[in-house]
Amino acid sequence: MDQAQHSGAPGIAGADADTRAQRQEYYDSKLAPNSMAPLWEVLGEVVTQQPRVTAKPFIWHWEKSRPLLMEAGKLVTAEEAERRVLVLENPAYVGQTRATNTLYGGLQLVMPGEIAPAHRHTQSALRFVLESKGGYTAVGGEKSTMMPGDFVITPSWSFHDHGNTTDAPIIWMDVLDVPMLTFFEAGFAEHHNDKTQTIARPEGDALARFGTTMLPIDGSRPYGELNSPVFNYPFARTRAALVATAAGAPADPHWAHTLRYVNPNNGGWAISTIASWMMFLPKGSSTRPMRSTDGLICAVAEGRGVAVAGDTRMEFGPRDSFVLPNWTWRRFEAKEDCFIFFSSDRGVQERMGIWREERAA
Ligand code: 1HN
Repeated sequence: MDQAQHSGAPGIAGADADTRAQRQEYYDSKLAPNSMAPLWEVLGEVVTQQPRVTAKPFIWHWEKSRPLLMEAGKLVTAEEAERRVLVLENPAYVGQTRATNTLYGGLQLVMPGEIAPAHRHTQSALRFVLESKGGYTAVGGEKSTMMPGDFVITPSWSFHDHGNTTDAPIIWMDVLDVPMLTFFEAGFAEHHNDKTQTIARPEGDALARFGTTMLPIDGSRPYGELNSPVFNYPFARTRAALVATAAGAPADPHWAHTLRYVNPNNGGWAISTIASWMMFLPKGSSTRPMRSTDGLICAVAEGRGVAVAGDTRMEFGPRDSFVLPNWTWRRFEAKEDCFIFFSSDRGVQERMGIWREERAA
């Protein structure tokens, strides 16, 4: 049975014209001048029985977005732009610089020889590499080569710069918790004194210390406990782990074969605010419908298939990015072996104790 609806207190909608006029007069002439307002007129809107979903499902096809990025590459340099990024702007949020209700998404291009200068901000970022022959991101004094399918993080307030030392463009998807920081009005940012940060450790150092099911005996934690000290999760390892997982156990009806990117400090998400995982959906298989209170920003590492969100069917191929809105039934069909990257605000929702999911039979 449905619970009683909070659609305004009983009698509010049913009041006669005289009463309504009297109340309106009271709101306008007495309450408004005193910066007060009647909750009973809005209660049903602020406390809903179910999430009121505002994001729209949307897919950005690589065939369209790559040429647009390359055009941006001719119009503006990485240095001028600071970050040459095309925002993945949800059609429901035009002008609001966000892909889901709570997350920012974008596609970033770094051309051969270019450097995206070092800076830091309290917004946390992740990169999912779509095209690269081997440029780098530097985080916290270490460089990491970015190859297609790699998952790279820049935790809150860590300096980061990107460089393309190859002869080919590098393109990745950025996801940041920008809308959440905007909501909290808690953003800070600063430029590094130099264009690139000082490199203090050899490449692979963080992965060796923190990413091999071992941890330093002295308990050192470069970013504290909240975020992962591993800042590049190479696709080669992720893919191999997923393939081995699929060989060892049947697919879950809803998650197929899914592994999440973990913070080795505490078993939590790699970035405390932004959850991320990868799903392997073997050719010809599909998942059953499920939904969760976190909206998803996704990118295809490999494969072709269909992502369904509510009534919207989105055919995807390699390097496409798409959004699956919060509390909207979603499912997948694989026409080829698919490796799909996901990110969401689940990290924050779990900390608030509000995250929910529902799985259909
Ligand atoms: C940022 O710092 C990067 O460092 C990318 O690559 C996208 C979007 C909004 C705010 C900061 C980057 C960003 C960003």
